[in-house]
Amino acid sequence: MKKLTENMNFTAKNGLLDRRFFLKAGLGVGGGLLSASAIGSEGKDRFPWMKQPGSGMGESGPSNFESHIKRDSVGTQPGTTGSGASRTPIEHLDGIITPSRLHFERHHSGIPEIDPDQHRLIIHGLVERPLSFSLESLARYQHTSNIQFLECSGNSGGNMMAPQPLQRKASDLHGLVSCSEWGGIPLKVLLEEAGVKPEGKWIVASGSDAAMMSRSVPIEKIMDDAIIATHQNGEPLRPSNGYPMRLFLPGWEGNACVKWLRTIKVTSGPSMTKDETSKYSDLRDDGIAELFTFPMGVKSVITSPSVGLNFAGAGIYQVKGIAWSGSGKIKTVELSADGGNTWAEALLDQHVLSKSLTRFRSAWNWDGTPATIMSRAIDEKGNVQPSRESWFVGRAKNTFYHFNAIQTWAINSAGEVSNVYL
Ligand SMILES: Nc1nc2c(c(=O)[nH]1)N[C@H]1C(S)=C(S)[C@@H](COP(=O)(O)O)O[C@H]1N2
Ligand SMILES: [Mo]
Repeated sequence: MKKLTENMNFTAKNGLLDRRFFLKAGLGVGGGLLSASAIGSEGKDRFPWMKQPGSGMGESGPSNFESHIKRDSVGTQPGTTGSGASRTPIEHLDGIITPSRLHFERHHSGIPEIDPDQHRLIIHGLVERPLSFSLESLARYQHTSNIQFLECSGNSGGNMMAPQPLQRKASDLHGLVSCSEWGGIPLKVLLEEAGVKPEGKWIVASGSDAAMMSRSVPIEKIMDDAIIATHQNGEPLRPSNGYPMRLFLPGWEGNACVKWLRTIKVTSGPSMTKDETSKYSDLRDDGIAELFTFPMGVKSVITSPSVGLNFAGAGIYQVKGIAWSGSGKIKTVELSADGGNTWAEALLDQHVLSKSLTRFRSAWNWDGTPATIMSRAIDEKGNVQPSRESWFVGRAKNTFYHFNAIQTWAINSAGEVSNVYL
């Protein structure tokens, strides 16, 4: 039989195939060869579900056969109600959109049930005209929509903190990132209507949850691309993601994207709220804590293979994952199957959008011997995803936030995947 890999351009060692491998037709990667008699049984026999009409119309959910794909590791902090997080099952998804039911959640004091008729967004502080908006009045403004990621600054922190690599699924380690089409009103439009006074340089946004989450944001970001999001993937926001409205700051840390948004106060400087001083700061090894690390760093993770998604023997597999950067578009994603000695470029899916997840993939002809596989993302500004070792340079021990180092997975000869530090 003709070898599958004939004429393939090996761009890295350890079996990573040319990124155009999947684009070449007729190579036969995983399909089973059918005998004439099998065409009869597989192609013509009627399955039970073909012998009677199916169920009727109505609400749509996932197939019962895919019911394991759900928000994962739902963790509530002891002694609290609704304070914790749930994670996106990134290892079971493809493409770049996170279905709304699978968008990760992070709540500091549970999900409020907000009556949109009673809810108001108040803009006040250093403005000429304080304004109040109902959901209905906001609907009259021209909306905009963009596909963009949202990431918690605590995402992947386990890989930073744990002295020994945690043997956890990709979603447990990196599932505090999701990507939606966010729709709403540019905040600039509303602030211009209110008339920002010359001394107005920051805003402080507060939510109407019991935690009253409040974050300060520089006015330049607000005037650049911040929106009051009312829609997510085409429908009104889900309550867990901020219904009826939230602040959305493309590419910036999730915590500053205040959900259940109630007030925007224009101020002359940062307000130093509890949420931005007790948390989300980055402690350096010289003892200084850096505040306001807003844009999320360039990052990628291979979601398949990953812990729990093992290989069933040597052969050709699709390696795939997600990459993103808070500074713009992803330029390239490089893959290594030999612990970083050689790198090959991954294929990026068609949608390479600014401050969005980008899907990458490649073919890997795994020869059945132990290997270490990793991805490294580079964004359009030239930022390169750091190694774990270089991420630590200049940082204090146990600093936790904004960890964007390379994820390495090891595969043993049995095809089992584990999390390793390199
Ligand atoms: N009002 C309010 N806004 C909030 C939070 C919160 O607890 N209350 N959590 C923040 C944090 S830490 C993150 S990471 C994001 C999570 O958004 P999501 O739950 O829609 O994924 O919302 C932010 N906005
Ligand atoms: Mo967060």
